Amino acid sequence: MDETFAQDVLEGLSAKHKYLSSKYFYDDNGSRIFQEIMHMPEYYLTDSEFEILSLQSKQIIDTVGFAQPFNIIELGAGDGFKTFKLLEHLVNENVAFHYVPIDISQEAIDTLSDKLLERLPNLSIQAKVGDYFEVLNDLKQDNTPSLLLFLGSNIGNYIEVEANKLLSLFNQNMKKGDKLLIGVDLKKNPLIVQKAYLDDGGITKKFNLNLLLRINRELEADFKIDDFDFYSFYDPDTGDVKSYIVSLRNQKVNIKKLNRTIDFRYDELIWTELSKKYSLEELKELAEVNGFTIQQNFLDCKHYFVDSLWEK
Ligand code: AVI
Repeated sequence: MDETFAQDVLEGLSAKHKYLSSKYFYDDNGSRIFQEIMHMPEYYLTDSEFEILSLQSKQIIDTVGFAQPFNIIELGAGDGFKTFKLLEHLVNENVAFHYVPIDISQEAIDTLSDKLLERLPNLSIQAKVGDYFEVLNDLKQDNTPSLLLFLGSNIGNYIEVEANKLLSLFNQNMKKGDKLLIGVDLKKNPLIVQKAYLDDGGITKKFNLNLLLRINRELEADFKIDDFDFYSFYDPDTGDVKSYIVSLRNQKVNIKKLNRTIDFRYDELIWTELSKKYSLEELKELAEVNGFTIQQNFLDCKHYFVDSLWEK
């Protein structure tokens, strides 16, 4: 049993306002559902970032302006679909660089490496499995300039204190002059944001309820999935999309491995995820408080999303 998962589930479901962390969405099944989300027409984030990296890779790399060879270190590489466009540009231009994708999943890293090498046989790839900071700390020891990639608006899933903690840790593990390309979803027409998270096909609902199935399987619980629903809400003032699982009845759920029975009230919520949207002004503030200056913002044509290039 994963002790941290068990501990976090116990803590979240015992709280006055129940919560579960979205970082636990991504078991094998959850990762597959996330792929489905990325293919939904309503989930504009993936297409927007793909457009930026397809059309502006040259400008991005020119602005980075590193002497060769340099490192491109991708934090949480996932399936590498978006990054492919950037890597393809560099390989085609015969730029000397090493691609270092980091992920905690060996399986994700192996699949990514195989897929990339099949399409870009000349790519120099040095995949690492493990904790971001251990790998970054090792890389800090050599003096090759590094471009860090933190794409996909992953930063949006962190509450403010945690986002600042993570970005300042990135900063501490970078050398002066190293750069960070960070993908961030921007504030926009609220109806567009709302639809991306409350889709008609119920895929995001399935993504959230999968977490209850994971608890059933890993912690021997007896959640009845049909007795729970899903709700998501966008507040255009704060930029917060907050997602919840909703209990449709008064009910008790036994979690055997925690030795606990948890009561749920009719309509009680479990907060599962924050997907924060930023304005460009807020993004500048986020960069500066964590020791970065923004070198340039690369936006898609609809101005839905930004890949923002930060310098330490
Ligand atoms: C991974 N992360 C940036 C996604 C997001 O948009 O917050 C996860 C997601 N949740 C619901 N749909 C997609």
